[in-house]
Amino acid sequence: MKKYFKFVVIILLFFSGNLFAQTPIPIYSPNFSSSGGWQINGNATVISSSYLRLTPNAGGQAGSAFWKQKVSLPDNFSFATYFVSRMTPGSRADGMTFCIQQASNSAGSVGGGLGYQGIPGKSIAIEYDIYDNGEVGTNNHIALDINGALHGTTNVVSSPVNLADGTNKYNWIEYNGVTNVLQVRISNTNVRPTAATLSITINLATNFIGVSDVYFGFTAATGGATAEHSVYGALVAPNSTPLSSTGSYSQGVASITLASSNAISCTALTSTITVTTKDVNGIGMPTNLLMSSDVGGGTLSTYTLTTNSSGIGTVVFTSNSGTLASNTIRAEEPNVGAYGTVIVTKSGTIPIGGSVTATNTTICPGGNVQLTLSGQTGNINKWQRSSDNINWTNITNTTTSLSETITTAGTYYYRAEILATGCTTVAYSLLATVSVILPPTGGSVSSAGTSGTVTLTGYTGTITKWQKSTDDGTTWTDIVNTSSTYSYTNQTDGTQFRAVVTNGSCTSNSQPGLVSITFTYTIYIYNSENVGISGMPVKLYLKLKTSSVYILYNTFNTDLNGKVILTAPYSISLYDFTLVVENLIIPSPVSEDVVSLVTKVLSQSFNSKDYYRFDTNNNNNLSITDVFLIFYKISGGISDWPISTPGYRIFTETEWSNINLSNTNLKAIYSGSQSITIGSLVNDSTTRLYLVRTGYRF
Ligand SMILES: [Ca+2]
Ligand SMILES: [Ca+2]
Ligand SMILES: [Ca+2]
Repeated sequence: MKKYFKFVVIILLFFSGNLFAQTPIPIYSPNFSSSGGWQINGNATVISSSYLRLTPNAGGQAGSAFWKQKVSLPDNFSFATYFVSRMTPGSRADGMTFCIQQASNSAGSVGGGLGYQGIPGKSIAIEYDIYDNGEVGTNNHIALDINGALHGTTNVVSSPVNLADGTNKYNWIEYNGVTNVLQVRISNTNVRPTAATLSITINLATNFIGVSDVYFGFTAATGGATAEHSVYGALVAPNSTPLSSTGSYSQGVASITLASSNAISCTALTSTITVTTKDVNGIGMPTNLLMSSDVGGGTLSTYTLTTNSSGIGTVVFTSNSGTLASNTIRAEEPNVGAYGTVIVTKSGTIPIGGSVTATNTTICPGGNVQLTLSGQTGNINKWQRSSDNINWTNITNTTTSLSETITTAGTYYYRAEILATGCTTVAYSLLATVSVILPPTGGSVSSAGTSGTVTLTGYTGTITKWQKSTDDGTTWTDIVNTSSTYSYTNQTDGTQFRAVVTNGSCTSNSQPGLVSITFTYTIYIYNSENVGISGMPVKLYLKLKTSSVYILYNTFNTDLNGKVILTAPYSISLYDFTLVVENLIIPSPVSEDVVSLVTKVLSQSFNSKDYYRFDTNNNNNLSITDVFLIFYKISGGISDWPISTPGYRIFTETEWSNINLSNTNLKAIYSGSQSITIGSLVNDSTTRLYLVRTGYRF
């Protein structure tokens, strides 16, 4: 048992050593005839597994051969190649190239371009030119061609060996992506020369614009003159270590294919990626891979994957939940440069909340909250508002903008709820926060006369300006003043001043103060002998000019001279005034009154006033009957005059003037009244009224 164990160990060591001695390499031939290796184009032909003929020795031929799979050059674009070529001249034309390009594995062209000229996209080629087109080195030169264009007078040298003598040429090309040095060597033997034939500094990473995936291969062409161009073996490695003509190399993985089990959707955020690695003959080949995916799209269950003996391995891709998108998954064998990709497609849409922004983050009560949603993916299901960022109130709205009025101070949060087709989960937008702040207290401005100083009191906040209105507050013009007082001169009656105070973005206006001329009106009430009567009540009514209803402002009583001044601190521009004298209480006559009438009756000398004063039975005749009635009233026989007889009559100054000048009875013309209303009072005016009391001598 112990002996058997030792035997097994020895066998394993033997095979292990053999495997390590063979360095995997992407392009390895022979075998040109392998099914998975080379793309043979144009006039090229595989003669045998170790003999690739790019062109026959015939005119107008062009051929190329490229390794079917693109090769990755992750080491700063570094690479190394070793190949054996042979050009057998007819009339010696045109030459061949070793080519690195990104366009296609079927590229190539004819004639003096050596099958390389005009290849689209980014490329380089080392040309081995055997026909003199006037170039440096005539019909035997080596040069660097770039991006489909042939060399000019630079990057070209004469070949140290006869390129087209029908014998094998041994070629080495190395590029160090760190030093950016490209070196070309050629020899008639398989011993790599110490000195480079051509050494050029070039930054291939820059030339190839950051994409290190390239095709390797050969091109050749003939024109009027001819040669056979052939390759007898080729090695390429994705690093700059020179390849040995006698080294032990093995063909690495030639193809890597990936397949995604399913599309990513909001209900399937993972997809299993099956990776298959095959050798050049399409046979499964185990290897170690580096896995990667698009940045930010998701994660892989592993970033290093070893395929099994059948060349199969799996890795699980998990999409980021918030960003449902197609993702490219890549598997790469770094030692060989072989790689493969697959796109994990997406199905449906995961809702993305986006964000809500407020036009104004601070507003005043009664102001408008204006919100806009952006950056969302999916359909807007509704909006929500919260005052505590915990409990949310739904707002029916499926558009990207929301506008609403908030009347109460506080902090308000808003968000939108997003749904996407095929998804049951919702997403919420980032919040917008709106502060509704309390406005300041406007206070009130005192009133004053046409010149003076008004003062703002009872306000909070900051006084930003004052305003003035001369149309009862319909329009306001600004006054530059931030003081709590404002002094002015020569303002018209009815002008209003107010202050504007602010707190943050909130503004309040004070109650206005008024510039007013205080209404003044003088009334005299005289008796029939032009003597003022005291204690007579006069009512003053007023109303805003914009109103139709008068209200009683005050009742004034005449003084000892029968005079009363009606005053009211109301603007005559804004108010209408009217006065009323009515419902007077008249005392009973006294004995002197009845004596006076007796005298007049006896003398029969009546004037006009007497008819108003003494015709107590209202029969338009002054007689003993009237005397009797007055006496009877004095003695308390009647409580009032006969019903048709008024206890007093009020006359205007004009009426009284006419009555006063006459001796006849004018009662039919000037009946007087017991109630008089004088409207549209003009400020600072005077009215005289005359009061005649029934049964009185004056
Ligand atoms: Ca040339
Ligand atoms: Ca040439
Ligand atoms: Ca009478």
